[in-house]
Amino acid sequence: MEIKGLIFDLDGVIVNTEHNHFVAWKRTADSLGVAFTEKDNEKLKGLSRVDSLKTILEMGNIEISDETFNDYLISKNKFYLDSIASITAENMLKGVADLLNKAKEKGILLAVGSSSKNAKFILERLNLTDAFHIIVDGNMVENPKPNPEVFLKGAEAMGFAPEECVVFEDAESGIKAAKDGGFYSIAVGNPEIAKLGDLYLNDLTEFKLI
Ligand code: B16
Ligand code: MG
Repeated sequence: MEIKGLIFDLDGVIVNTEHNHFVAWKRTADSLGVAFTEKDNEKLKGLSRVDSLKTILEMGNIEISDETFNDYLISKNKFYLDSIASITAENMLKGVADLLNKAKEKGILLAVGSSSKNAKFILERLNLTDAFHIIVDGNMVENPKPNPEVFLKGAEAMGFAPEECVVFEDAESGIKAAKDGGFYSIAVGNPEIAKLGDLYLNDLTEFKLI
């Protein structure tokens, strides 16, 4: 089947902000007294902010009030945003700019499918807002990853069926979302999920458009 659309996850595929999410969640977990490692963070990748905090609380078997829950969400996001305040196009991951340009030359449509509510801010910082025909982010879905909604909305907005699109992901939840949505899934840059996608690439320079 001819590829008509490429759908990119943001954090961990376009830009290396996953480490910033980890550091911010680690700080949250520390203040809750929950042990939290990079390995634990794998479970959070691709999840919404709310589902990520719920996962940390479940790990520690902790219950907090709705108000405290909300306070933790706000302080995590503030810390995260401070840590990425000065990102620029130089923080883009290897192969992204080249692949976007080559796909455009071939008339392939480009979309972002991210769980992040900060996606538009980050794309702006990277000067990538106009590089994509469609941007679907965490503000636009009712059911976050691992639900396929974010990718299905992206494909629909491009006017294509899932089988006509490829999804690039760095998270287990994102690969599940892509597969459940009927997309060809490519796991990128995260050996932890190398076997989960239809294909694994160390980085986007390895993806050759024919
Ligand atoms: P925010 P992606 C996801 O973005 C990240 O993988 C995940 O770590 C983060 O918790 C989630 O966005 C929500 O982000 O707090 O910025 O709304 O990988 O789907 O682009
Ligand atoms: Mg990601």
